[in-house]
Amino acid sequence: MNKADFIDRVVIYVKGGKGGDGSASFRHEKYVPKGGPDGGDGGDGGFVFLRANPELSTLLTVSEKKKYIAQNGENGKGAKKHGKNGEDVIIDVPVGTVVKDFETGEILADLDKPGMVVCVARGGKGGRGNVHFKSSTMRAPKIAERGSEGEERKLVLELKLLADVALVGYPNVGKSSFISKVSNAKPKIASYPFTTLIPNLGVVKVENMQFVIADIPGLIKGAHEGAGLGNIFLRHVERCTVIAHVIDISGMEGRDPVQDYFDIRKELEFFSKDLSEKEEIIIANKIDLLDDEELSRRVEELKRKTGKEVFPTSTLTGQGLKEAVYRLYEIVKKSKKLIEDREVVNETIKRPKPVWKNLPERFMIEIIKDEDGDFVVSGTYVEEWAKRLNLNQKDGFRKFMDLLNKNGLEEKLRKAGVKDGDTVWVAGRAFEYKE
Ligand SMILES: Nc1nc2c(ncn2[C@@H]2O[C@H](COP(=O)(O)OP(=O)(O)OP(=O)(O)O)[C@@H](O)[C@H]2O)c(=O)[nH]1
Ligand SMILES: [Mg+2]
Repeated sequence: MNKADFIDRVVIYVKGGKGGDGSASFRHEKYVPKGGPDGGDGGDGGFVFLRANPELSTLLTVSEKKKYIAQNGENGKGAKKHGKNGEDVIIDVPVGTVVKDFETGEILADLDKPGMVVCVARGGKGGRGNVHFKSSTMRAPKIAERGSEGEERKLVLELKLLADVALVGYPNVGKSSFISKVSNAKPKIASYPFTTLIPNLGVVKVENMQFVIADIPGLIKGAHEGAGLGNIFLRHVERCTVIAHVIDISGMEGRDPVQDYFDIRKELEFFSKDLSEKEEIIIANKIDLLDDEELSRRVEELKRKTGKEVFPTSTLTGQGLKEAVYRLYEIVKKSKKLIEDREVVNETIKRPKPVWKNLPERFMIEIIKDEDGDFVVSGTYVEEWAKRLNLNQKDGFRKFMDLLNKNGLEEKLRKAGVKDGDTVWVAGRAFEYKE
């Protein structure tokens, strides 16, 4: 995989389908001028889901589209035919994807188990057909509800790799060499800085256990200010149990190994408190470049000044690798949070309730007096029903006014001081008030 293919953050827009409109149809019967109402309900709009797919390792496929919009529900039809529900959209994401609301930054979900499913946008509910509106006063209701809109939102999807151990350090210290020697990973290795441009994962086997190591691209001092590759990859360290600081103890590039450790630690602290509190060990690599005396002097100094466990290694000769890996194994084992042991959930896709506001409250009708001294009927209740009903249908407007009256319109108008002859606006229409 190259850098262009490793996408670990995307912004997408998701929208549930609109519910289909109910139908206002009448039965057609021979010699009967107009049969009873037989308009069916509209279908619900489709939903948008995210699903954690263990076969994906990046958000690349998700990034190929910006908008994910589920299908609308079909309108209801005559003969009480229910419109078809809109089809869902299922977006496959890699396991470890964190979902945030783009506007608020709120974390909506963490798809950290294979097969996990979350709903990120509900479809709208289908409107009811005229069969539901028959009553003693309206025997032939030419009226049907409209379906409601689906939910829409912008999401940030961030991949946080699932690894038990993260290898961090300056460029060129031997992180990729280490993972290639101790795991099944085969990253590119070369003697120029920033060889590794994307994190690599490798599986390590010790005794009967497997654990996952991540090779994080080289950091440098000032990464949090955007130097080098920056700290964009530190997000992938967040889930691990232990951080292994890889250090070039030979100092062949002219840096002080002790200072290296503290520089990298500072980067972790800048990134988050969480990272700085994780368990750590130091892997002092490239020991083949030092004589024994100098090596033990430097290892002692490193231990004393950092207070950490130090494991001298050479990926070239293989010295010390076993010991370092075994220690990592012990720490990971003790934590009992093994990445490989994540349960596979394979959830079925279940639609929650479609979007449909409950509007029982009388107080959602408000009367506002405008600049001309006219009265305007407004409020959530009024707006919602004006959307739901087709007010251009003959009975649609009648039903609308019935609902408002049932919910205290008259009383509210009087309280607001409306008098005979005043103008009252309802849903864009003007009426003269009669006492
Ligand atoms: N002498 C010696 N050279 C080593 C050792 N480990 C790695 N190297 C060499 O150091 C160079 C860099 O090694 P990498 O494994 O690519 O280093 P890295 O930390 O992954 O570097 P970035 O990906 O750039 O962050 C390569 O030329 C390696 O062959 C070692 O133990 N001894
Ligand atoms: Mg590397």
